[in-house]
Amino acid sequence: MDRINSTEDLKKLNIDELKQLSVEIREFLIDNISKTGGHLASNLGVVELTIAMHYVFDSPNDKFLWDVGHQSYIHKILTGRKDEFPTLRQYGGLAGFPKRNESEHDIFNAGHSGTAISAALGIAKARDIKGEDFSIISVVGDGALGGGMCYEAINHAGILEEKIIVVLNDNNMAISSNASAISGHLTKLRTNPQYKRFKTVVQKSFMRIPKVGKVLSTSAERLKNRVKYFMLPNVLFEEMGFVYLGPINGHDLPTLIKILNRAKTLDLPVLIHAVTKKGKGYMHSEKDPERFHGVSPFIRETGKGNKKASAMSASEVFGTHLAELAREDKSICAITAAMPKGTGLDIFKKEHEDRFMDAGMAEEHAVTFAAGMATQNIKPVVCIYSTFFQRAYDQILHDVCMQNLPVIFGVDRAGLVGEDGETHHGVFDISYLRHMPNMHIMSPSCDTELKDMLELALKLNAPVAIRYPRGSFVNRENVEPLRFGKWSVEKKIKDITIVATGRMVNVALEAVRLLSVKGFDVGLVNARFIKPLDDEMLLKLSRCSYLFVVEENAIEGGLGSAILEFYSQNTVDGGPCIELMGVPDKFVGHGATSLLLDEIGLTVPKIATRIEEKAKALNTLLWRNVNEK
Ligand SMILES: Cc1ncc(C[n+]2csc(CCOP(=O)(O)OP(=O)(O)O)c2C)c(N)n1
Repeated sequence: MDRINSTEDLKKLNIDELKQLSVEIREFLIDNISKTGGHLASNLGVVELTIAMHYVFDSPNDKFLWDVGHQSYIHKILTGRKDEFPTLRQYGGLAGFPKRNESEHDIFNAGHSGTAISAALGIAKARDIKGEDFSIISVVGDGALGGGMCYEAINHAGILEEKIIVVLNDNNMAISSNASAISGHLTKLRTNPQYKRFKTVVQKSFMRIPKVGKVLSTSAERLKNRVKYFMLPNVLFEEMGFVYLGPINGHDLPTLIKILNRAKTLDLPVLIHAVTKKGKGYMHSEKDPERFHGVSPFIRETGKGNKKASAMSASEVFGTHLAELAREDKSICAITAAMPKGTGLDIFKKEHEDRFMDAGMAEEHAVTFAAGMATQNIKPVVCIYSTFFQRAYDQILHDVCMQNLPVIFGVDRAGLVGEDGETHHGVFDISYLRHMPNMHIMSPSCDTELKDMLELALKLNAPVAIRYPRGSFVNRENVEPLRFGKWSVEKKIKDITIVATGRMVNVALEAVRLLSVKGFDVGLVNARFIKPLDDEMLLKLSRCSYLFVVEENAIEGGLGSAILEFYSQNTVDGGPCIELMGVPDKFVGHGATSLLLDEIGLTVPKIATRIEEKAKALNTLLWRNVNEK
């Protein structure tokens, strides 16, 4: 590995040296990720595949696209970034996903699944329009094939007949096991003895066809596919116009190199079916690839986490309470889009397996599927991370809200998520849900509110989104009982008052305490409902001189915007001065959440300082204890 500083160096190695390189890369990955955390299992599964791709093709002239992008670490290692691995996913360090601004070898940014074939096809079309000549290779997991966009792209590719190569990295897993019909189809291909026999016979006879340039080999491949088509059970990809090569052992370097070389000569859409083992080469990740899909720092020798187990996460609180409520109410069902563990719905599944559904990496479908259930007086609760929920915008609007169907959405990972970075932060959901008629949006700041909101949502008979953050809440004593549409006063309303929502309530509470030590009395209101707003409370707050709205959502379209809209319509003078403190108009990068919050001014000291400065500027130091409303 020491000798590999660019893809050119790689091409000088022989097969044995390449094999040795794969051993060293695995060691490197395990060693580094045990310290930084990251996507270990998915990367261990594509070591040979990535080496073979870089051996056969010439990146960046040839273009590699990584679906989701979490499996691009080896690609980063081989393209001159191995020395940056100690900074992986850290603030200002190497990103855990492909980034065009990080390297010319990263052709297309990703983080959400299902984009790689569409983007490859777009690049292919552009290549042909410009009369250029290079190869484009997309690596797509079998889990990602649960998403409709892959099929939209495959469908289009079959018609455009562009030369693209799709490598299907089939490890029979998404994050959890991949229980889908497409994975059943892939298993059939992998295990069908008739197919295997056919392959060897046909392969031998085709070996005799001389390879005279691209044209002949492309027509030979077409012919071979035709023969296969008539003799064997349907191969979906062939039906869609792809040349299907495989299944092959995705850890066998000579085979991978041979097949990639063959695909390179073809002027058609090609799909290479590579069978791999997720987590390969590290005992603990082979045994438990789900845990090692995305893992926090761990002890290499034991595979165990090196942090003490913390309090229950908000997702676990949600999943546990939903399971409890479903004991009484048999109409409650739970739906995930390939994230049973991440959303805490695995807890529900254990107890109510018959009422748990995993729709696969298909958020759009999951939402409309739930809408269908809701028409039949079933109460579907759909838990999706805020960032992936974005994908289902029209389904939420057209299929749920327009019909006012009682679907409850657990909008998980709302707010900044830390190391996964810009593709994963959940900071747009208030903005993209707030303008939908019939939608209700709740934003708990602690476990008690989260549970109460879930109970309330199940009674509302309307669309409801409950947004909660990654990790655990900081819980408070004496939480005021939840009342529909009502905010709670956490610190008596003063001339300057903060309106905060969600996890920011506790941050604001600390800021209020800090300011009070400095002699400033500031009020704090907890905006538990984003929609509907608490009109009564807002009218009361209109008598304040200054409101600071603190939220972990884009400022544009967030809670602060909603408050401004309210005052512009309900007060003569436009209401109090309002300062909006939320996520600014930019994509926030990766790193520890605390550092990212600091960058955008949403930490206790930053909030306190901003209020203090404003107070000084306003020269209203006199509010101290005298200006109570
Ligand atoms: C649209 C979307 N939904 C959910 C996720 C979360 N997610 C990240 S990786 C992954 C599983 C990927 O499985 P697969 O494509 O088979 O790749 P593997 O990790 O097995 O190599 C999931 C569900 C995502 N990134 N994008």
